[in-house]
Amino acid sequence: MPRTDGYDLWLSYEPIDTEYSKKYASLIKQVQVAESGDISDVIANELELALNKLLGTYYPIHKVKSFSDTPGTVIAATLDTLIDETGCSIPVDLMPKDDGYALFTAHSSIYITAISEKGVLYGTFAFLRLLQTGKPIENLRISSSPAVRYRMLDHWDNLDGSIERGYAGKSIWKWNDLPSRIDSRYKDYARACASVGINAAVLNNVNTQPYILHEDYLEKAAALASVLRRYGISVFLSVNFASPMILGGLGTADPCNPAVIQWWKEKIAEIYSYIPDFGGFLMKADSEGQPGPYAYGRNHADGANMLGMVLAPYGGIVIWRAFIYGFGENDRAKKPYAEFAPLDGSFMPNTCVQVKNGACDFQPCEPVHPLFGAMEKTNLFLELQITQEYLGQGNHLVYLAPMWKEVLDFDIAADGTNVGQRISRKKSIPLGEHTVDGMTGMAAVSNIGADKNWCGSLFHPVNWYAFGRLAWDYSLSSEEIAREWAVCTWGNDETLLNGIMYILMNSWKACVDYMTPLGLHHIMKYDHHYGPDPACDEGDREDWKPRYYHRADKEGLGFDRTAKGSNGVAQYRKPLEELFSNVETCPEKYLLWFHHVGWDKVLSSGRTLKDELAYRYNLGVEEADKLRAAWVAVREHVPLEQYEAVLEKLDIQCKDAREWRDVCVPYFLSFTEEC
Ligand code: GCW
Repeated sequence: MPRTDGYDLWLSYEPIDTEYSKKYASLIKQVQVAESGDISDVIANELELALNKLLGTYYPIHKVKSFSDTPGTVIAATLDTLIDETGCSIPVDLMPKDDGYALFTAHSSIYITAISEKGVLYGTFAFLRLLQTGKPIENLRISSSPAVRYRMLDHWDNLDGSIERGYAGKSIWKWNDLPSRIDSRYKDYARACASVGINAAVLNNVNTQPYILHEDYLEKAAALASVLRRYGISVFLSVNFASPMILGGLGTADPCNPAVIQWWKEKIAEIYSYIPDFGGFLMKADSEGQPGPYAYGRNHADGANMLGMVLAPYGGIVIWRAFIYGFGENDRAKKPYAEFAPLDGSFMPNTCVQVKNGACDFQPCEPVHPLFGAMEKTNLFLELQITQEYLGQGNHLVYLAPMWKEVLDFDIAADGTNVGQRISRKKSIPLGEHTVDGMTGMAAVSNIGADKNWCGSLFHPVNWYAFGRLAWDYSLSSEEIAREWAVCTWGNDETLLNGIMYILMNSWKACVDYMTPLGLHHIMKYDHHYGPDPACDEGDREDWKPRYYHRADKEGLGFDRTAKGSNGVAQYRKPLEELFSNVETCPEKYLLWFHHVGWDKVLSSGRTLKDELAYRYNLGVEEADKLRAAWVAVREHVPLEQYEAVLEKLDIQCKDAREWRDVCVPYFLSFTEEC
C-alpha cells in the first residue's frame, strides 16, 4: 500500500512482483486508444498511469484514429471502431451485452473492446485488475456484461454537508463551493466507482431538503454531473413529494392534480436543461415523516407513475422506495408487502420499487425481504446498505459481501429463482413512443465521506468495492472479491493477505454472534443505533423500541411471526412459509425473528435457548478477539502507521463485542429468573 492515508483505495497500482508480472512487459509493447470523446481521454489516462506504475516502464499512450498491427499492442476501442480500423472482429462467443466488455488476444495483440465507450472503460479497469492481481494475460478470452443496468450508490448526504448514517466525516459534495469550484476528489470518487462498474449516483439524502430542486442546486448538481459523466456515471436526485407545495407554492401535491403535474413537467424540463443525461428521481414517500401520496387518498403507484410519465420522454426513471411502516400494525415488517404487493402490475415501465434486502431494516442478519418473491410484473431494485448503521458503523471491521451474497443467492420463489435472477431479469416494455429496456438495478447506501481514507478506516472501502463488483456480477464469490480488493489495496505479501482474508471472511459471522445471534434484531441503542440497549424505552414509537422486536418474557424470547402471532411468515411463498413457520425447520439464524421460543427449548447444538444465547454472545467475543489476533500476527508486514490505525479499530470492536455480551446476556437471562 503506497499512501498510508488510504486515499488511493484499490487503485494504487503498486508494482507487483508475481509469477506473471515479469511476463507482462514482454507482452505489452505499446498502447493505443481510439481517439474519440471524453471517456477515451479517461481510458488513456488510466492506462498510462497504471501501466507505468505497475510495470515500472514508461508507456506512451497513443490516442489514434488508425491502429498499428505491431505485435504486443494493447488496443482499446469500441467494436465499431475496431472493425472499421483494423478489420479485426471479436470472436462471436465473446460478444458482450449492454455496457459489457471483451478482452481478447489476436495477432499477438490485446484487444479491450465493447459496444459502448463506457464498456471500453470497464474493460480497461478489468484488464488492469488482471495485472494488479497477477493473472496471466496471454491468449485472453474474457467477456463480461453487467448483471443489472443501474449499479447505483445512494448518498444520504444532506445539503448542509452532514451525512445521515455517515461515519467518515462530512459529505464529499461541497455544495457551497459548487458550481464554480470543482474539488479534485470528485474525479477520484468517479474513477473508483467506474473501476468497479458503478454507473449511477443519487447525490442527496432520501430524507430530502426540497430545495435540491431549486435552480441554484440544479446548477451545482450539473457541475458534478459534468465530472461524473466522463466516468460513465449518471446523476440522480432524491426528491421531496411535496416539492410542488414547498417550492412551487401550490396548495396540494396530489399526483392527479393537473397543476401539480404541470409543476413537475416544468421542473423536469428545467432539470434536463441543466443535466441532459439526468438519470431520474429517488423517492422516499409516506415513510418516517416524508410526505407522500397517502395524504390525497392515492397509492404509491399513483405517485410513481405521475413522475414516471413526466420523466419518460427524457429517458429518466423513478426509483420508488418500499421502506414504509406505520402505527397500529401487529408487525412493522409486514407493511411494505401489504402496501406494495397488491399494486403489482400497476407501476409504469420506467418506474421501479426499490426494496431493502431484509424485511425490516438493515440489520446484521435478517431474512430476505418477502417482496422479492412477489410483484412479478414490477421492476424491483435491491437496496443494500454499505454504511454500517447497525453493524458497528465506522469502527467495526465487517465485510458485508457474504451477507449480500446470501440475499442474492436466496431461492426466493422456492423454484430455483434466486434474488439475483429476480432483480436482473430483463424486460423490454413499450411505453408510449418509448421503450424501457432492461430496468434492472441494485443500489447501496454509500459509506463515503470527506475523510482522507474515504470510508472511515482502511478496511471499510472493501464494502464499496464489493458492492460494485457484485452489482456487476453477483455470481462472484465473496472470497474472490475479498482477495481482489486485498491484493489491489495491500499488495501481494502472502502472509499479510492471509491475515486480511481471515479478518474479512470471519468478520460478519463474528458481528452477528456478538450483536444479534439467533435472529434477534433491532436491539440497538436509540436513534444513533450504535451499541446494545435491549431494555431501551426511549422514543415515542413502539416499533422503534427493542422490546417490540425481542419480546423477552418469562416464557421465552423472540417475535412470533407465525400464524399464532403476526403471521408475517405468510408473506413468503408456500415452501418458504412452511419452512420458516415450523420451529423445527426454521434456520436457527432466523429463529427468534420468526418464533417466540421457550427458554428451555433444546436447539441443534444440544443446548437450551438460554444456554445457546450466552454461548453465542461469548463466541462472538472470541471471534472478535481472533480478528484482532490475525492482525497482530501480520504486524511485521504492514507499515506501522497503518498497522496502528487498523489495530485501533479492532480494539474498539473487541471492547464493543464485550459490551454487547455483557449487556445482552444478563438482560435476557434475567427473564428466565422470573420463572
Ligand atoms: O434505517 C433507517 C435509518 C434512517 C433512514 C431510513 C431509510 C434515511 O435509521 O436514517 O433514513 O432507514 O432507509 O429511509
